[in-house]
Amino acid sequence: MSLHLISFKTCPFVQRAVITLKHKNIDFDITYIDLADPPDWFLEMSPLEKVPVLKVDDEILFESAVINEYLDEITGGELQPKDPLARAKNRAWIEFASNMLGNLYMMKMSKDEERYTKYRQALVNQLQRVEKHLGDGPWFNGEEFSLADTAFAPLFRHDSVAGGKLSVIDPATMPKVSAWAERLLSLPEVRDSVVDEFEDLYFAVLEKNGSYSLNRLAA
Ligand SMILES: N[C@@H](CCC(=O)N[C@@H](CS)C(=O)NCC(=O)O)C(=O)O
Repeated sequence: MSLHLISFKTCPFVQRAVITLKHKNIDFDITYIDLADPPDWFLEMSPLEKVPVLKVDDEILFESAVINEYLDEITGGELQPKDPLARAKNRAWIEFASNMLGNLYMMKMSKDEERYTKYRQALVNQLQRVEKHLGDGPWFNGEEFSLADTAFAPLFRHDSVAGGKLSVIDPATMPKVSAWAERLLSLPEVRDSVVDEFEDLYFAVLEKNGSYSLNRLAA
């Protein structure tokens, strides 16, 4: 079976799939497209015209959470809790992380302080909810590393750009989130889930967009 991931270099949803693939040592090919100028073959293949898309031989899979469950299930399934309720709760928190990635993107693209602060506060509130949910770790579900970890890790990678100067995570009020994020960021599969030029591309988007974040960076 051949697995081929269609990616965009700064997309955190694709990075979820890359982390799962690398964590499980699954062989895959990757093709990067430019979402600002998507090729016709991609628009043809992707029902929502979004990345990630995983080509499984000649079949198409889309949606990062679904792709990750599939990747796990064809390789033993140990990244999902066995108990149906625990597995369902994991899925719910992965959806919560997707909503957080939306707020992170809106914060990144905010051009003025008011909008920036609105999305930053939404993220802070969400992180505080995650803080209340977390146990003693080391991972989201405790001892067992799971797809919840691979789904949240890209959020923490994006949060950590510029040596954490734009980070929303406050270790004083979110000690568990902070420790969990650090633990995830130190994993090779998370470090290698982004291309070498990731931060350059990230800041190029902020510059082109005229993002308010840059004012905070300069402050
Ligand atoms: N729910 C989707 C979200 C994927 C997504 O939003 N991808 C963005 C890039 S990070 C995209 O392809 N956007 C293109 C567009 O909306 O036209 C998933 O989890 O895979």
